[in-house]
Amino acid sequence: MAEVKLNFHKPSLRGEITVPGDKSISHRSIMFGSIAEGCTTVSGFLLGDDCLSTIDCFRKLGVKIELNGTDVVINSKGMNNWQEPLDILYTGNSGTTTRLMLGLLAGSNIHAILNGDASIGKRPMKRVITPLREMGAHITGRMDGQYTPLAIKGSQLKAIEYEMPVASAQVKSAILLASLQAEGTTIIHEKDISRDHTERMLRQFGADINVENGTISYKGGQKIHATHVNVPGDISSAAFFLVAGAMAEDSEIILRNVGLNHTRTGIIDVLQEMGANMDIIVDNEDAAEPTGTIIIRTSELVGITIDGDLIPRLIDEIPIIALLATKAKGKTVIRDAAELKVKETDRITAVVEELKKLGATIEATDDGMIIHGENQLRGASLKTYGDHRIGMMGAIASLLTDGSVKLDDADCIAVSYPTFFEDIKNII
Ligand code: SPQ
Repeated sequence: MAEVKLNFHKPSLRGEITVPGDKSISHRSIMFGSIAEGCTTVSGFLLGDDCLSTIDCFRKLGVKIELNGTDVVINSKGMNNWQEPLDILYTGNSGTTTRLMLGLLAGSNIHAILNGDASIGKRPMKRVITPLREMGAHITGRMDGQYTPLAIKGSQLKAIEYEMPVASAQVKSAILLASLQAEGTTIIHEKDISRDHTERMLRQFGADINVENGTISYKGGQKIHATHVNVPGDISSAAFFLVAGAMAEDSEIILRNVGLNHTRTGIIDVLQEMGANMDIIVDNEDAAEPTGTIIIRTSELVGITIDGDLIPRLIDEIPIIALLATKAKGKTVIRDAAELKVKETDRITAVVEELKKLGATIEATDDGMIIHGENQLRGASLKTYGDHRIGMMGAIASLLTDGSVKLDDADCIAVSYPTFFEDIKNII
C-alpha cells in the first residue's frame, strides 16, 4: 500500500481538465459489447482498476477484447456462445462488476464463480440475489448467497414484477440484464430514480425498453445489436475538482467532457443551491449520454439540506460534498443516505472520522451527517480505508489546508481515477 504525503496547498487553482471516462458507463459498454454478437467499439473508456476487472471477467468467458489507449474493440460470438470459465471471475473492488455479472450470468448457459477483494466480501449481495432467485436463478454462496464468493449456474428465467426496496442502479441493472434472457415482460418500479445508464444503453444497442413515471418494462428475448459507444467523462470524478475550485481562493477551473445525465447531476444542483459561481455549457443534449463543459470559480457558499430523491443522484459525491460543506456559512444536513454504509467502506463513519482530523465540526447520524461550516482546515494524517472516494477527498483537502496531508494508501484512487494526481498538477 503506497503512503503519500501531499503538500499541494496553493492559494489559487487555475487550469483545464478533460475528465476521464465514466466508470458506470465504461463497465456497461464492455457488458453490452459482450452480450451482442459482432464487433462493438468503445471510445473514451475509463482505464480504472474496476473497469479492467470487468474486461478480465469477459475475457475469461471467451470474449475477445482489445484495448488501445482509451479505445476498446470487443468481438463477441454473443452471450449464448460464452465459454464456461476455467478460473473464478475476479471482480476486484468493483460492486458494479459483481452485481451486474450476477444478473447476466443468471440467464446464461454456463456455471461460474464470482469473487472479489476484502471490501467486496462485506458488501450485501442479498439485494440482487433475492429478485434473481424470484426469476428462477440458481445462486449459492457464503451465508446463503448474502456475500461473495458466489456460485451461479445459468438457467431458464421468467419475468417478474419488482418493487425496488432501495434506490440502486446495480440492483435495477442486474434485474434488467437477467430479463434479457427471461420469458415474458419484466417490470421494475422505482420510488426514487437511480442512474439510468443501463436503460439508455439498451436503447443504444437497439432494444425496446419502456420507462414511464418510475416504471420500467422490458420484454425478454430481444436481439441486442453491436454498435459504437462513446463514453462521456465521469461527473463523479469531475466533482472533486468542482469542489476544489469552489473552495479555493482566487480560482477558476474548466472541466471539459463532463457527463450531464440528469440521474447523475445532483452535485450541480447542490453547488447551485449553495451559491457556487459556475457556468455550464451543454455540448450535445440529444446524445445517448449528454456532455458539457463546467467552469467553476471561487464561491461564497451557504449550508443546505440534502435529502430525498436528490440522494441517488449524488450518492457517490457525498464524501466530497461533506468537505465542501466545511467552508459553507451555516449548517449542512445530509440525510436519507444510509446506503453510504454499504459502499467500499462505511462512508458515513469514514468521512466523519477523517474530516474531524482535518479540523471539521461534523457529526454522524443514522442516515447521513451534519456539518457546521466555516471551519479552517489543517493538515493531518488520514486513512483512506482502501476507498478511492475517501482517498480523493483527502487529496483535495490538501489543496485547501496550510499543513500537509498524509494518506495511508493512495493506490485505491486508481479504482476510478488513475490519472487523478496528473490532473491535480494541471490546476496548481
Ligand atoms: O461499483 P461500486 O464499487 O459499487 O462503486 C460505487 C463508487 O463509489 O464508485 C459505489 F461505491 O458506485 C456505484 C454507485 O454508488 C456505481 C453504480 C453503478 O454503476 O450502477 C451505482 C451506484 O451504486 P448503487 O448501489 O446505488 O446501485
